[in-house]
Amino acid sequence: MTPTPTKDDRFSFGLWTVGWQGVDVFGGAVRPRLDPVEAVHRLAELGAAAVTFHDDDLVPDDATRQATLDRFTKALAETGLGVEMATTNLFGSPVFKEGAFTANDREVRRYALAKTLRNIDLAAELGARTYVLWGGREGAESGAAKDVAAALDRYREALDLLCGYVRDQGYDMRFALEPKPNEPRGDILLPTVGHAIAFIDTLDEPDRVGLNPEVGHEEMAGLNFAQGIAQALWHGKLFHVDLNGQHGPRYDQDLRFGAGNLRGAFWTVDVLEGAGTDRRYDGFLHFDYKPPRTEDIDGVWESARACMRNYLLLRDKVRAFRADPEVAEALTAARVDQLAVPTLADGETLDELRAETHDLAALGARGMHFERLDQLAMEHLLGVR
Ligand SMILES: [Mn+2]
Repeated sequence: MTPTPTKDDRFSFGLWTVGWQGVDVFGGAVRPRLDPVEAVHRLAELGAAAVTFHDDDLVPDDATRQATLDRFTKALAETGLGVEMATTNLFGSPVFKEGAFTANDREVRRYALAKTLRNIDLAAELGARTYVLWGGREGAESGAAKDVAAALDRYREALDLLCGYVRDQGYDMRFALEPKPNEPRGDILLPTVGHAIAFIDTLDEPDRVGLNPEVGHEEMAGLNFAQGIAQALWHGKLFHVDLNGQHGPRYDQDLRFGAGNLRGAFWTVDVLEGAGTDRRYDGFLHFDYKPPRTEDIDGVWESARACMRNYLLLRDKVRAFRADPEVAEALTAARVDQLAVPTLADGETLDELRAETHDLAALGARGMHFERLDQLAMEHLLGVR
């Protein structure tokens, strides 16, 4: 089976992913700079539908800004690739060492907002409808250094100002917050999907703000990514997604999608594809990964291709799993369908519920048959069904 990605699959890549030169905390660049125009052409050949960017990936300085944009938009036109999302680099410059929207230093916060507004204009011009906010430097390493309540006030203020701006400009654009528990800060604000969902409820225009959860970020916190995005979907907040791989709670590995926690990836694709319901994700499938430092440029394209192939392979597997009559039977045996039935029936009273008698011995003795169901999923994943 050799699935080939096409534009209809709506795969997208950050320019900073394939463009990562391998600079990490312990070592410098292992690959030369990749021209964004080259990235657009290669990703188009591989079957991607869109690219995404940080302001500094694409237009790092004003002297070359217009020339770069001219070449970049020409490459987009030639390949038919779109720009579906953009974001701001609010972490690289020394000015952001203590945060951006929640920096203690007010002047830093004002610069961060201005930098974001400028890139929102560019994002709108290039047709992006999602604007991601990843607050990697919004946090602290020591308790007294950050007044968390005041920081959240400023975070909310920034979001309210950005939403107001986009509304006033008439841009067709929504914001997506990207949670992460740590790295680069020791403890980052809005560390998980759940923290971010609760925060969004406090905003002036909550409907314009949702999430961009990343596989590795939730798994770094030991959380179940598939369940996290299932809750985000339930809230109507899964605006975007960052797919990659992670091998348990450790540093942010940004492996290609499917590497690391393969079973987690299977259930992630299952949730994105609707998990047998009509509650499915309909946005772009965005890869935010880092081709390992071991790779030369050929390895970079191999890993990009593999991200898409692994998604398509897993999509075939979850579709086969959901279509398998034996799985249907096992789901019924596991009483999964009963969870859709309200606990109290229409018109029924709590007195009636309390008057009901239960054979607790029989109820407690009932097996759930989950092992059979899970083994069926495992066998689909292992390719023997
Ligand atoms: Mn990551």
